[in-house]
Amino acid sequence: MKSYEVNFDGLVGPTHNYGGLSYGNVASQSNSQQSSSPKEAALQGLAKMKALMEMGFQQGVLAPQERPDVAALRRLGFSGTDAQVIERAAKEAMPLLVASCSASSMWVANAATVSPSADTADGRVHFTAANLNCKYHRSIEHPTTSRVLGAMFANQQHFAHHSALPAVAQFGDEGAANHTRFCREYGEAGVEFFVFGRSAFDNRYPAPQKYPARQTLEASQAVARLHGLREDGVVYAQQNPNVIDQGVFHNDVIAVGNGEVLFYHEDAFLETEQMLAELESKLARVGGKFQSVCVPRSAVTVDDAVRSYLFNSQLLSRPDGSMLLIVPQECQANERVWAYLQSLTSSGGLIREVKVFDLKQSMQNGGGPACLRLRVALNETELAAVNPGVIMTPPLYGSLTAWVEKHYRDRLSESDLADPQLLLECRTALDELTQILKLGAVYPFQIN
Ligand code: SUG
Repeated sequence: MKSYEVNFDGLVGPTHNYGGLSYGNVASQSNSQQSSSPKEAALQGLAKMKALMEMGFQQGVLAPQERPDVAALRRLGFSGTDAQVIERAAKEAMPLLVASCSASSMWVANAATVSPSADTADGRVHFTAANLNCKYHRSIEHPTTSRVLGAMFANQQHFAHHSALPAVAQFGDEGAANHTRFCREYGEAGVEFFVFGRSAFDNRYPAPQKYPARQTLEASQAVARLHGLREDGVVYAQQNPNVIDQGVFHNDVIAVGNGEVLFYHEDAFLETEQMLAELESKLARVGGKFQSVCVPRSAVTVDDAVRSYLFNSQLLSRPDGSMLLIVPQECQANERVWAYLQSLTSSGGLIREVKVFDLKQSMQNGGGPACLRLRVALNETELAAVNPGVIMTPPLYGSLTAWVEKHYRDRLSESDLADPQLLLECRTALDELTQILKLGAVYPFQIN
């Protein structure tokens, strides 16, 4: 049976702004308070989806969330009408209003961890929504994420949904941003690679000194258990704490994998040799031949990687077996990174082509091409069971572009977030979106 990797991209929500909310994420910190363009951000994301669809890849779309999250503000003690809740939060606790307005759900690599049916004990595709509990503004995403994923993959015979892990730091889980899968064919059993930043219960693992390690070993192990993964189909590796302290807040900022290939920076991991050997032998068990491409620090420094997001690229398989790298334009702007990419694609290796995308609006908050997509490997039968409303097609691209043009603001700055009109605009837009994507009622304002 045919199988595919389907990329579901997060549609940028109408409140996209630069809140400076993510300590440890250099871009989010340095662009704090700048004014944003939600319209441009959403159109940039849609242009990437369209381009991949036109290149022949399977492409889907994941809906944004209801923001401002009035219900979250109510849980923090603000009361009155919705407009009063926003007005009071703006007056008494602006950082909380900013957090409740974040469009951070666009980075859907953090929405969930997904295990394809070929890897799981019950032969279903398993999803665990990420609790994202390291940052308050992201910790409020998972209930809606679960409802949206449930509406997209609404078939119990093929899809199993798990709620987020307990919302405490010991089970900090950031989803697929710290998870990669290696396989020969997408429909065959593979090796799931979980990268953690620290251990919550075992102090033999070193932790970063400056910035938080968002993913724990214990969270990754819990996800592997929930999904029914075989021990010999899983590899755990620790991220190098020193790179977390240099701004590598997720593993997908320093490594990316696809098929049988891991593309990574020399400084990405601890115990790298042991990890590579384990990946090689476990992939061999299922008939695969593991290959790795290590980018030396002499060619690209960790700082170059963090600024350019070289590794936050999408590594895609083409029909002839070669691979294509989708990179943000910041890679072109960095001389060393661009020179490295030229030498990589002309070296006769598997990665033959690089395509550059303008994702500046998202990049300024630390979200590159790979952050914007959730990968779901599906066989033909499973793909046919996905809600067809969320699969990208030329007409859907047209509808979504028109929808963005109609509802999104060109500019947004912090003071605009207190405007009660913004809440109405967002709800009107999202109500229409659930009809376009045929999701049914998934937002709090539609349910309560
Ligand atoms: O969690 N930025 C996100 C970026 C997530 C990128 N995802 C992956 N690497 N997979 C984060 O730090 C910034 C929001 C703000 O500051 O307004 C933010 O949430």
